Amino acid sequence: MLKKIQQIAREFLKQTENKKVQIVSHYDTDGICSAAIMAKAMQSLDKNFSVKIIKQLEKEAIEDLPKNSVLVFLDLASGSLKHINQLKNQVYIIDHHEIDKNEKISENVHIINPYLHDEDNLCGAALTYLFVKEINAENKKLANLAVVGMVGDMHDQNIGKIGNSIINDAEMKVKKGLLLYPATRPLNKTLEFSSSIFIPGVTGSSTGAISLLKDAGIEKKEGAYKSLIELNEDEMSKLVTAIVLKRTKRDTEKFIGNIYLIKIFNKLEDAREISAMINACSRLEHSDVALALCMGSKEARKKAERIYADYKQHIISGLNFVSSIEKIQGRDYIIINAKDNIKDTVIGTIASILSMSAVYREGTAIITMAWNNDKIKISGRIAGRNGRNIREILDSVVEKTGGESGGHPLAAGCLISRAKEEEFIELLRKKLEIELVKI
Ligand SMILES: [Mn+2]
Repeated sequence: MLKKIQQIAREFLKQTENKKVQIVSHYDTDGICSAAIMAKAMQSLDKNFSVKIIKQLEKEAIEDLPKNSVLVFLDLASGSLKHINQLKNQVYIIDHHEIDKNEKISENVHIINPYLHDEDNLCGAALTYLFVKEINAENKKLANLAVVGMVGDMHDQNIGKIGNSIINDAEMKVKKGLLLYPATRPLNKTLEFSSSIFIPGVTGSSTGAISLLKDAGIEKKEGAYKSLIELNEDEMSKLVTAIVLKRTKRDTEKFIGNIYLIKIFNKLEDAREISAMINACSRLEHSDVALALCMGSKEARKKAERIYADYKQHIISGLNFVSSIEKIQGRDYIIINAKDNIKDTVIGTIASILSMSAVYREGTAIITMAWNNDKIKISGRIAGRNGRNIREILDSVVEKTGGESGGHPLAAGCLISRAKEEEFIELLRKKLEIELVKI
């Protein structure tokens, strides 16, 4: 694959000599980091370029792209070859999503995708980084952004050879420990505000956080608690024990791993925190701020921090709302219809938090719904790590109601028309009940 990247990078340089470059990328952390890496590389080449960040690549969006530019799709487009093949532009796709197997690849379309090479699944930002490093070895300084992308796409716990070489390129420190973030702030605050690990009685509670630290035998030093990365091994293991005791025991291994501290704005920062900040900006419709943050704007950094605080507030009020409303509940499932009370871009995160929260029994199917204009965004999760295939369940319902669906066995989603709301719930209930009988 590295050979192929080298070859495509050379081709790209030739074709963009006198042409404008249009970058199109996905709005999640990986996509934003990919776009920032590419934009930085284009800046250093003095190229004329522009960036478009999108939530989904739709047919209309593809048709609207400028006809005279060289198009670069990052972290998306592998599933849209049908439409992309219609384009006359020179097209570059750097992506890690599954490729349409039924589609041929047109001559003007150049693809870098691990699927074509039986390669480890590297995220979009990692692939984009490898690409720009071929363009100019000086782009090595962009490795930090590739690491943020890896963390954002959760490719950071099972890293292959190429992934490790990128980590070696980055200015960073790696430490094993609890995947609570930010790992760089006082622990009582990290525990209180963490949404990555839900700890009953501690998450969202300042007194709960302090009492947990007391249980763990971690004392204040000079009036403040240490941060996670300042803990020694003994303190770290005491803290893990205290948290495990507060939770059901099922997933200890899931929240211990590598903490990545990357150098950004001349300071070591927790890559998970930066990733969460980027994600928050995008989900609250400020992907421009997220991109500027990744490109190094101090002003964007300040704005992003405010948006991130606002986002956490959205999540907390969303969780409160969910706990206050009536839900459709069966033995092994729960359907939560938030209607227009929770943003469609936040509802998936809420479903994820509920699935990790130990509120519901392992294997429970959690389905959340939120309106998005005339559509409904549905997110399905399975509590814990084992259970039914939620992707198949949603797919089979959407087959009847119409709409789009996608995802994985433990986390999937779909988008349906609002006119189908009642029908969807009815069909879904039936499906969940029948599935239960089969088991
Ligand atoms: Mn990605």
